[in-house]
Amino acid sequence: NVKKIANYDTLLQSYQKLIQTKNEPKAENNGIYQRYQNPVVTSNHVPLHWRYDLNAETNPNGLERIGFNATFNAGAMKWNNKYILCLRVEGNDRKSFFAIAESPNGIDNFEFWDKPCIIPQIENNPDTNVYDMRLVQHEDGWIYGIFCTERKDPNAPKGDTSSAIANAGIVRTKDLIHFERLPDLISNTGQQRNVVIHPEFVNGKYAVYTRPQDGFIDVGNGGGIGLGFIKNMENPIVEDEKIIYGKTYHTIYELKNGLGPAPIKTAKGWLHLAHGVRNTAAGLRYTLYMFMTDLDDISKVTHKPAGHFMAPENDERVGDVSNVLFSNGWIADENGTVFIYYASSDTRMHVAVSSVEKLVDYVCNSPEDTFTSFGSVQTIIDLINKNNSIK
Ligand code: M1P
Repeated sequence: NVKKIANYDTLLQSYQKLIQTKNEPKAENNGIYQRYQNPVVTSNHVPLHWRYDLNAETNPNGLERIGFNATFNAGAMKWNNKYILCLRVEGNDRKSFFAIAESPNGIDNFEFWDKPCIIPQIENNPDTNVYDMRLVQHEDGWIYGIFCTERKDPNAPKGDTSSAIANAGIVRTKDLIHFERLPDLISNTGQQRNVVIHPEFVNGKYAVYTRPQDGFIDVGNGGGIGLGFIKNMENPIVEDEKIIYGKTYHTIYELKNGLGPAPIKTAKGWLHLAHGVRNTAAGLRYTLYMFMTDLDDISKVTHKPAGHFMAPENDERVGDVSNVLFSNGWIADENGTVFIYYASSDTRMHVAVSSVEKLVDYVCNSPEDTFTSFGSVQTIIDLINKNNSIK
């Protein structure tokens, strides 16, 4: 018999209209992937019962009590025939946490589960902030969630309220509801973000893609996508860590790069999606790029198309941290369709749809970087000449 806030029906109507809106493909298409008109999850998708005290007695003015700023950088997987995103939800208090939203078709009707994920804490060492979980179904039977955990740097000078230490936090689950916390990654190569577990064992060990950095912001001598091995996830010491895809002068990954989701296995090799970062007069620019590694030797990069695969465009360019595309989740369906989930400008989630066939074609047949303008011109001229007899 509790009386609901007077504006409840209006709020509910507009909320339902939003989450039930059909998503249509955008008109333009480069043949490689298809963008969609609407973002798939925004802060307006956060359920009303997370935001409003719905009781008219304790909330007579029907005010929003808890605000949400952004929903982005989601891990993804197919689960019980539903398309699942494990989103980085950021409150107005700047804290990020994880929450799962599901869709019946992967492109619209995403709806959050009843409650956000509860991530157990490590005794005496709580996470200050957590984000960017990669969800991976490993062949050992567990679903792993590896995410960034950030804590204040205990050695920060007095008055420095921004120095932080980043590391990879690890959980595993069988149902996406109950999470078991494992120790944080143990690596001796500096701070770690963008750590991703490879879905298969390699020579009986777990393989992890890493991204070592000297400091929280400062890449220093670190940077690049690394690969290391772990014997036991309950004592996750990374051994034999080597950079397999380093940062490179005058490329889209000049400043730093990091792996996105876990790679997709194809007949030709492992397909990878990553982000590359370069500095500009307008600040850092994050774009997405792809590469392929060898099926038998996952440390060997076999194909690396030049430049970005996707970059922020139109409305995607603007947000809390503008000029950023970031992806840590994709889903390859049994029929070969690939749903690429990407966030724009640290604000909202989108989908682009492609297929394993097209992505393999893109990665294997797009020209590689020559690292000079002269070389780029030669690459274009080669294509023009090839097309001469066809025009
Ligand atoms: O703001 C852009 C991205 O910055 C960080 O990514 P990286 O560790 O690769 O530099 C993360 O905070 C990421 O969440 C964010 O999208």
